[in-house]
Amino acid sequence: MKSTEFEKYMDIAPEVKEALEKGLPVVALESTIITHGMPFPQNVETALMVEDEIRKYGAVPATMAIIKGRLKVGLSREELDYVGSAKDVVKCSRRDIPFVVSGKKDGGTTVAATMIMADMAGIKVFATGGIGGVHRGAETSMDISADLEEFARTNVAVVCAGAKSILDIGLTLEYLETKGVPVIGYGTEELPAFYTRESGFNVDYRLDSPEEIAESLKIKWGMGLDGGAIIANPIPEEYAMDKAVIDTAISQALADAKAEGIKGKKVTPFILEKVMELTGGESLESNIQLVLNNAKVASWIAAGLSKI
Ligand code: PSU
Ligand code: MN
Repeated sequence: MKSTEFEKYMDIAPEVKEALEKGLPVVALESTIITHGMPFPQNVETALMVEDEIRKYGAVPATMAIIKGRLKVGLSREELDYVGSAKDVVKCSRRDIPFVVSGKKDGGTTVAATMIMADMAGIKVFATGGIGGVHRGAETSMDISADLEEFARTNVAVVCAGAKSILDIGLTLEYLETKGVPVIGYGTEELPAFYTRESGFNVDYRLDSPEEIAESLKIKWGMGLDGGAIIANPIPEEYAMDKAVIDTAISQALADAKAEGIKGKKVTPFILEKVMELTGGESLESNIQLVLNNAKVASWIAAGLSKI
């Protein structure tokens, strides 16, 4: 039996609680993208737009964060402003959660931590921008995101725009295969690469409707095949970046990270910030648009799951 001890530490927003009790569609959202992925105030503005998008498509948004040691499932406007502008927010993955709770600290939840909290609360679908993965050079650095382990064990489907080429996309796919995590392309055979629609790698299964995706998730979990799934949703054509521009920025950002000796959990936020600087904000606009697009698809999948 699953432990319910977490309930002591968790606050579920009234709107989210009601939707869960009624079996209505709910979509989880992460907060590392807010605390470590985008600058203030665009981070809070984006978070609000994403929540609105989810409501527009008939689901209830549940943005996750840790505030003063409480696991928050669904944030009020004040709470969102608070985490979006607070200093000393911990980037929280699986390992960090108990310490941020005991220390009554603030935490931005990564994909891994958001999946954990979503699972605790009973939310099956989660929308984000990009996931962590196997970093380039991982054969010597061993830098592999804890997100990948979470996909292997936690029953939450994550809608993302594929894997960024700050990662080694090929190795990330190999890792997911080993762990039994399906990568589903929404309307695409090719795995998108976040800022661009192409990566040169194929997905495992192409599914063209949210209903088919919901159905396959239902079958997976119904059979007791635990673990998450990745739903890769390409950035809309009009917001996709030029491959050469983004590749150059990423190479430069990776070189800077290496030169400055950036390690551990600082790597991803450092590179994201550099890429934003180097593309003069163009990557930020793409990032915002692709998250909105993922929120829409996640809402449809959540609706599909609530109907079966
Ligand atoms: N990729 C992005 N934007 C992000 C992240 C990744 O394009 O904000 C964040 C997510 O929260 C993800 C985390 O879970 O970075 C992965 O960090 P790491 O590589 O340290 O596991
Ligand atoms: Mn890492």
